[in-house]
Amino acid sequence: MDLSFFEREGYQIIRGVVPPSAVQVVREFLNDSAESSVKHLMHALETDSLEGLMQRIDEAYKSESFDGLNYELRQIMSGHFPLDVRLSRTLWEVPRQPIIREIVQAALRQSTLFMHLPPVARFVLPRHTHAAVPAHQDVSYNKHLGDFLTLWIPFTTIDEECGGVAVFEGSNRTSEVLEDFSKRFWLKGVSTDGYKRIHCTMQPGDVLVLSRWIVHQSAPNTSKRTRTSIDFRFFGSGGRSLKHHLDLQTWQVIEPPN
Ligand SMILES: O=C(O)CCC(=O)C(=O)O
Repeated sequence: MDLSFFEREGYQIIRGVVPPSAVQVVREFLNDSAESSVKHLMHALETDSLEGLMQRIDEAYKSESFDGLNYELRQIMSGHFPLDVRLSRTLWEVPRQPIIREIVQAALRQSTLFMHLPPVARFVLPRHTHAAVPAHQDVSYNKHLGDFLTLWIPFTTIDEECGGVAVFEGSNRTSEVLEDFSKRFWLKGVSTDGYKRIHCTMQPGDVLVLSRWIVHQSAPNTSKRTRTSIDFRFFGSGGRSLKHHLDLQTWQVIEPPN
């Protein structure tokens, strides 16, 4: 597996590696869950249309009572699947694939692997601007992890319209650039000045490997399709986690230290 591009640039797309059978199982599960998550949001925010939903989320975002809203509801409003979906073992179908383990082992240069729980499974509705993560390094959102990498895996075709992830080539410096924690759904975006923005168009089955340093952001979903994806965070025996994680050798869930 040639990961020299990843080693240099902090990102690499590896095409057609997740077997179609695994893509199908996870995609169907996420599509069904997206439907029930939308119903849940519509009920909670008292609206019966997608347009109304976008409006209600925007109102909540701008309201003074935002910080008092239920955490799980805020998470779902920003395009995260509910916790029970993210904790489902159906998502483990991806790390169960030997090729995925090979990629992670080669990228981390570690043979013993662990995966942060829960994975970040997202559903991004058309024109859902508050689901878009501003420019960031993954290290800023994962203080509990030591050395790790992210695999971002779409279950929808990611073209110019459907959004996905845009990386900033040249930003893979081993230092954190975050300065401001003041945002609501997300951390305030970091500067991308001087870097080349590359929109990673992808097909289901493709995998985007991201270092914890590369600056990247969500590309907006201007299509009529709901985008589903999962970002999995992996670390090796040389890393550490202060939160729940999965031992990929034994498939045991490891509790955080007290
Ligand atoms: O899925 C997205 O929209 C953004 C994903 C992302 O930024 C991440 O995995 O860190």
